[in-house]
Amino acid sequence: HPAWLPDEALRPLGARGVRLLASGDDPVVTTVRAEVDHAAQTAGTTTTPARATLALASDALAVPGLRAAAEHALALAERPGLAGLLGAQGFVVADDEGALVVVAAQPRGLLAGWHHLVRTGGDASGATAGDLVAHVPSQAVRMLDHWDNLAADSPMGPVERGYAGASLWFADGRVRDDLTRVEHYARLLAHTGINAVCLNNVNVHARESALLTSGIEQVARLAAIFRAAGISTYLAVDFAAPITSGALRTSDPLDDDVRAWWERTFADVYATIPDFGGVVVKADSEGRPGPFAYGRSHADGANLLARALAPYGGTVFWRAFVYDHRQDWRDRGTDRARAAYDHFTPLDGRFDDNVVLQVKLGPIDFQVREPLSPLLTAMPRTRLAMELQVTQEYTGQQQHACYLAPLWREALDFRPWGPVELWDTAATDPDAQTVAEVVRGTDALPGGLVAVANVGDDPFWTGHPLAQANLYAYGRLTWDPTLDPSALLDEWVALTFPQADPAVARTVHALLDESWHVYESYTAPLGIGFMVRPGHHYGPDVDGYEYTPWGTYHFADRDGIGVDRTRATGTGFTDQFPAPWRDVYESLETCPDELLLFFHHVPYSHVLHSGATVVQHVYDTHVAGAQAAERMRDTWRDVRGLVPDDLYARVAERLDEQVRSAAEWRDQITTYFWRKSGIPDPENRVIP
Ligand code: GCW
Repeated sequence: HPAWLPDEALRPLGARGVRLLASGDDPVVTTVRAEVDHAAQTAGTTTTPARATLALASDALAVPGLRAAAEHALALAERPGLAGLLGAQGFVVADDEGALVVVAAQPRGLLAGWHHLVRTGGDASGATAGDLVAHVPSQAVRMLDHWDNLAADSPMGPVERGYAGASLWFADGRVRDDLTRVEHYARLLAHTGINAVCLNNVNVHARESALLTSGIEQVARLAAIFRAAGISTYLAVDFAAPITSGALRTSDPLDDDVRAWWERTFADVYATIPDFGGVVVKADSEGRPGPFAYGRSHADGANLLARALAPYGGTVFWRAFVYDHRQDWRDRGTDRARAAYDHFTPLDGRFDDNVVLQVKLGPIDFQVREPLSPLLTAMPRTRLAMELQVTQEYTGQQQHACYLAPLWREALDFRPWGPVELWDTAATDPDAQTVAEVVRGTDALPGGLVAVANVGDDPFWTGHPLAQANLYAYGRLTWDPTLDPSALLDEWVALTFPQADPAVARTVHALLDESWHVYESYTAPLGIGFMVRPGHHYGPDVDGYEYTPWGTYHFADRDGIGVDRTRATGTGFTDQFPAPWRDVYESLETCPDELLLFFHHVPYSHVLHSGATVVQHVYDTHVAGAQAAERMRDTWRDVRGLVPDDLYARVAERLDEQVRSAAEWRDQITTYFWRKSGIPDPENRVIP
């Protein structure tokens, strides 16, 4: 199964004909050349004069009709700072007497321009004669992290939190011999705008640690494939590698031998892969080694690697997911939500230029609903990337249909400095940035987006075929975070089922548009999170984590539920937000319903802004959510015979499981709230 971009998706463009003006043997240019030829073959026409032109600026300058576009593309790439960095990856669209013209300054922009043509079918009707329209990415960092392990017997299996089979590139302890699907995958990613991948799990075990050293020749095979798709290759590394892969007895970041070990190691890496992107590091997190063992800071740790990479232009992605996972549940003062901010804000300004701090969207861990991580608002002198989870660890594990682009858009659009509806907006800066703008960064501190991937060697790539839409939408949002999630579904359907009946798009919308809210409505309520089965995290277990060391509590008792994170009476987490949100969240009057239990411990009878009590809200939403899942299952029947049978069957099977699981969630959550509160449901829907 081809996912998006089966041959038929190229046919309209191939039929129009594309003239390519791009000389040289750059691997990305070579890829574009092969794409153009393939599209022409697919359409079976070589005779019609080309109605679209795709060109590198250097080749286009001398061509009369293309000169203006070429000059514009070069000017974009030559702008100072971040604008030029992004401009060099983009392209210019123009109209040359009714034919479409796409010109880019650099090979990566050429490839992006090609995929723009594919997406639009090369249709010039939208272009106005004489207009030059620039398309440049919004974010410099547009990355996917894979949590792939080298073998099926690795701790956590072949892919940690993977729900789509084994790794696309690792098997039996090494890189696979046949990498055909990796080539296909790199093409899918390039289409969406992704420009970086990290190949292996951030929990780097001994076997995977050797990828950086003895395994680097194997990694080079993968890097060659991604290079041709305009994508840089990264590895996750173990902070203790000088001990585990080298022969040292310390990995102290201030030790000379440790520094020399990293320098030697990266010299060898770059001798093999000259354009290696750099490394991703999970340190002092969930048992991984890190600089704390030596009394050093995370700036010391990150800069150690950054300085060894700097001569080659490499980058360190340093994760901020640092918290105490050996907490005592009896201690209500320690708050996992506070941890990243508390650890990292004192280090702002101390990270080298080639360090990007990688911060999860929420302060806890990729739950279906969390506030923004306030760390993202508090590091003005540090490069930042916001980390999302495309793999559906906490959102149904690709058994449930849950389209996440609306969640991501909500986070990207959020204005941490206001304005806030229902609040005194006068006190806030009307020009205050969105999160998308914050992570985009500045000339000196470019940042962007990173996400954990959701693919594997499954025939449908993502287990649940509709989960492909999450991968597609993530990539497109890294390029343009203002794209409409619903419109992205249309794009995905058009490119994935190019000849399908319009009913397919209608059905996909009916199923996915609201699916995030549906999932939220039958799982943990009102921002509380983590009522999942410990370990694998699938299905309900209200108290599963309640008396464990992981710091993910709800504190339900006979009177109420929720975590008091106020500064008045709770953990003080609200203090980490800038105004006005620090006050909005602090007050019961203004805290949004959907985050109420994240910030407050309230009685079951507490009345929400919606007018319902907490307990009644739980009963109502869980019943409605499970019903919505049933409607989703029924809706899918509309496309029987309109999509490939095996794909139809796979989705149908997953929807059956979603209906079963949603009912289980409904019954356990509502029964729990009834038993704790003793407040009956007036409609008697709760299991006695
Ligand atoms: O969500 C948690 C997952 C872990 C993961 C960790 C992290 C890779 O349960 O499996 O480890 O986050 O992001 O490091």
